Amino acid sequence: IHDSMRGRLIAANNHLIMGGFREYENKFINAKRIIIVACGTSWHAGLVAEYLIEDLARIPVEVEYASEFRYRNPVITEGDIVIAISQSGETADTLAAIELAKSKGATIFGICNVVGSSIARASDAGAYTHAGPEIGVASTKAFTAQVTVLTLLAMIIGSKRGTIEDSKLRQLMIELENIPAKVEKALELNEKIVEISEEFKDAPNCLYLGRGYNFPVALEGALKLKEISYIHAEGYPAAEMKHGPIALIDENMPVIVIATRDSSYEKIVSNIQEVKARKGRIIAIVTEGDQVIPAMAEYVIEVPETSEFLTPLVSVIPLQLLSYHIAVMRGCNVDQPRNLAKSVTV
Ligand code: F1P
Repeated sequence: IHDSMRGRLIAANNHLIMGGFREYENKFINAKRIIIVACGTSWHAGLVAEYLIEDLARIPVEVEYASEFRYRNPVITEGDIVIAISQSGETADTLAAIELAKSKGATIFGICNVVGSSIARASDAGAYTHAGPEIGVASTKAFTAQVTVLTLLAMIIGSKRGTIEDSKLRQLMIELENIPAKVEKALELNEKIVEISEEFKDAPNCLYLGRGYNFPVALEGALKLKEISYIHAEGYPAAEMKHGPIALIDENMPVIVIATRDSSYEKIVSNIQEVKARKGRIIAIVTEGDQVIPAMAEYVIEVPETSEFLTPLVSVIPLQLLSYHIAVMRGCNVDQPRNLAKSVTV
């Protein structure tokens, strides 16, 4: 991930401009809403984009599973922009969602890895993530690259719409440049994560909780574990826990809480207290130097501090490593998980 991150950032920036974005810039700036369609990990990147675009560019965003969107009768109008995200660029559900949106006059902005792929060809404009080739079936670096492109997109639209202050934009650009080093630092957590994986490799279930920008990360962490280790895992917004999943928590339930220091920090600390009161086994992903959560959790993983808007790029790394090590310890083929295809073309 880390080696090519800086290059990808520059490439992503160039491609955003070169891939037809300029031509459709006004449509983006004046859009009444943006619809994001994708599947799996790409859908999680879309959820991060919902937070980013609404926060930075103040355009309403809807994030839809392409696999559902294509079969329902959604309201799509000519002014709509549809962002289609796909690692492979060949996912049949995402392609069908694009065709549906196109038939109603929407503008399609594709984000995919593979140059010349079907989704790239079906899009009006777009960005290549160049995060490939992904060797394994489960997306990892594609997620990082998609979120990077979507962050740049939100920053560009926000700056053009005047919804993001110059000083904030500058700060974010500097911080984005620092992300490769922080991802590298997060990868150094490997040994610690091996130890945690050893402890939880036989768990039948796992719960992942996050708030704000870490909510999609919780979903992605759970998906990675399901996909490659075949452990049942659920991701939830931490505040939603009390509406159902809390019933699952007992002394046998590993609860992975992504609780980096951001605007929802105080709230997630109280969610951790709720889990602890029910004897759940807490594995907390926290910001380096956190003084509060380590006293409450059984295991703590410290990731480097970054801007709240960029958190997913860093906080997803330990979750990917955790899934990887658990899968290897369980004797699973991490590159070729059962029942999964690299491109779901049916
Ligand atoms: C979507 C996806 C992946 C998942 C698996 C099956 O693919 O759900 O996220 O890891 O490979 O397909 P894509 O549209 O992003 O290529």
